[in-house]
Amino acid sequence: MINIRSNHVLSRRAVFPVLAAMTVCIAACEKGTPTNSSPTPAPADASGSAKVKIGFIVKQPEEPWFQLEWRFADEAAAKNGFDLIKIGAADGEKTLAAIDNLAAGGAKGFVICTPDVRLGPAIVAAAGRNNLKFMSVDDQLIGADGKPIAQVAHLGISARTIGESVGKALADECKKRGWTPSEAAACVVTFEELDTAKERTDGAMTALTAAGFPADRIFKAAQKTSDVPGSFDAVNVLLTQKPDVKKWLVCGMNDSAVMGAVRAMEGRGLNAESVVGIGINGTDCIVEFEKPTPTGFFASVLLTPKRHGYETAEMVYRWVTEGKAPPMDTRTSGILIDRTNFRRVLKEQGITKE
Ligand code: FCA
Repeated sequence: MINIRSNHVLSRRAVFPVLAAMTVCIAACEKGTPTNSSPTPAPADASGSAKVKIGFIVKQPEEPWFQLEWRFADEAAAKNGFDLIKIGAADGEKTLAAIDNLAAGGAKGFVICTPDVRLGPAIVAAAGRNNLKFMSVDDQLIGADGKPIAQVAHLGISARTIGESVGKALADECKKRGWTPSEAAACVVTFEELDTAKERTDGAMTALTAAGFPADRIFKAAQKTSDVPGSFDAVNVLLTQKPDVKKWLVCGMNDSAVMGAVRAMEGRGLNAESVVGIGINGTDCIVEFEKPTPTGFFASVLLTPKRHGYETAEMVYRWVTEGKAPPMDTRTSGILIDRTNFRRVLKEQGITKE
């Protein structure tokens, strides 16, 4: 099988330290032991006092989005003088072990984007028995009743609004190109078991139909896993079912979803002329925009990884050190980027330096 998983690099300077940290972290997590989690006393800083330790657990450390969250969380740690322990946890067992190990290593709190939101009650219990303060980022924990756990502070995106902006941008580009719904169709890569993903793709479909795109020309391709291969496989099934569609609008929960679709369409000879893909994250698509020849990856909504990484880590640190609890529900927005403006916007947002 072709390897379509990618580690996209925003700038060498920006990403190399992250990759190095990730390598250590992933190696440690494989053994069930998070980085820096031995139960030895916390190292003393220059003044002789032990630094506070805060964990940052993410579900998909290979995704550029999460690498950026970590990078900004590291900046919060450097600025405030705490130690950040980065942990990649791809399943429930690793997640719960990571929480226990964080406590054993002397951590006082953590930020988490869980691999499975239904682990909510188990995560709350693990944090409680270890006396750790924590908040969720990106993906909101779900309780036993199937509803978000409102007692856990959360920072996530305004998923429906952002999805709607994707749908509107797709409809605008469709009109600009003069594509008629009889020749074009929309491929919506879905991952509906995750609320934030469903809200994004529902929002996109609502905006597409509101702009006059016929609902019966919108086709869902359900991802089994929320990564590039998961989307690639799902979209290949759809393309096999719809061989007559030669012009595609594409959206999904994030850049990886659109990337998998674009790669699958390329496999059938569909390219930038016939595919308009618009992602969400604005981080994992940079490699596409940097290619000299345009691909079907047309645009993306750039989210705010700095807010998601820096602010959450700092909020938990303040909670631990000053007793100031984070706001219960914070929602962030995004900016549409494409090949024409991405360098400027990434720089303005502090994501790239040059
Ligand atoms: C989810 C997705 C990520 C990112 C984040 C804000 O966790 O998996 O790619 O979009 O929400």
